[in-house]
Amino acid sequence: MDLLLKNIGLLATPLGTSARKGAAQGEILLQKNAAVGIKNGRIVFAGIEDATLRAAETLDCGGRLVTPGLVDAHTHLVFGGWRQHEMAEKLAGVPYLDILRGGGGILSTVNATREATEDELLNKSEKLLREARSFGVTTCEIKSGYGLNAETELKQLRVVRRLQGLGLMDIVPTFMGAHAVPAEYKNDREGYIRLVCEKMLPKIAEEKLAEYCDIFCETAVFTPEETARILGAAKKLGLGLKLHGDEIDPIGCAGLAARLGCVSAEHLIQSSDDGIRAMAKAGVTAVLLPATSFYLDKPYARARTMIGEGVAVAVATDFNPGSCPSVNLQLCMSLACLKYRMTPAEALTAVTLNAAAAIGRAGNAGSVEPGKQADLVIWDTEDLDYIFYRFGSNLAATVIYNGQLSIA
Ligand code: IZC
Ligand code: ZN
Repeated sequence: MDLLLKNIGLLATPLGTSARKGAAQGEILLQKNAAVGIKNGRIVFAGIEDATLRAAETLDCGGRLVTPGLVDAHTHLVFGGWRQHEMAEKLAGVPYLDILRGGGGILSTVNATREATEDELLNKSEKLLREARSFGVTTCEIKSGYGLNAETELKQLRVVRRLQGLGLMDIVPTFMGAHAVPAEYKNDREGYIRLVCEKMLPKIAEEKLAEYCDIFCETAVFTPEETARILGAAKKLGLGLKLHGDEIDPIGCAGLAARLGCVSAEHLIQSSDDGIRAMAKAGVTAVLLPATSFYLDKPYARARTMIGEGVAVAVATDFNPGSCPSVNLQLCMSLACLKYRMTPAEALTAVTLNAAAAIGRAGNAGSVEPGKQADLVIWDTEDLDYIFYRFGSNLAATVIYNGQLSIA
């Protein structure tokens, strides 16, 4: 063994290589007096500490809590500019979709992203990723969608590829060219949809720049029919499918995600009971984004109903400059307990194993057990409930990614 984490007061982790649903979401391993052994960046031992365990290096965890590294399964992390100027409009009561209809919102970030160079985007995103890692994140999904032309969508995804090369954490790229209709296609939606399906998607598939295709299915953005068409084209090219749906208006996106064979569906604030049941049946993971509900002052998704119906629930930040300008996944964990009424054990599964499953990484990440990558967080506490309770603080003391330590 290269490294032995010893004197772990409590090891808390879900177990398995697939999403945990229903009651199983809240059934986690809670092992006192534990140790974790690491070799070549992989976990080779996780269990009760015993005196025979030996390694080249030993780290005394001082009786504290250890969990898997956190997985942020939904971010829009690469973008130019910020949108603090929208604060005044927001406070005056202008709805999110009205800001977008007026040519602001996503479209203002599109202008800033088109103007930024690849190096500028890279430097800014690297800082944000380091901030995310300081909160315990060791795997992160990143969407494009602030280019809305072939050149800039590819530029964003090339930045994501360069971020992968930095070795800060595992990064999963998603193409989201259908995030909004750009200004130059305002009177030619059909033209933009054809550009996405016939030009962007084939190029991205050819260069293997994305693993998933996502779309903003929402009133005044993309309709359910357009969503089926674009995700259908992505599926033919071998991409996994995701959709942002039922965030603001209830337009049947949960059922649509089930029919289209999506790996995950995101937001789901307004999803119907039938839609939730269809997701459970089709095995679509719900990626819920409580900090966005908080920031937009919207209702919270019905996580308890979802868990009750057997949908695997993941929780992510939705980090983006418009509706969630925070990378603090720990805050989302607290909101998951306080607003979704999830237990700390369910919420831990939601930001580790179930989040990993939502981005195709459950075989490699999301739990502390032999065979998985050595991604772990040592927390500034001995107790699992404490990290959900102390909302707003960063309680990650040491973050270990691929067997390598960084002090947060
Ligand atoms: O930039 O506003 N909801 N897309 C869908 C976003 C939020 C990101 C943004
Ligand atoms: Zn989003």
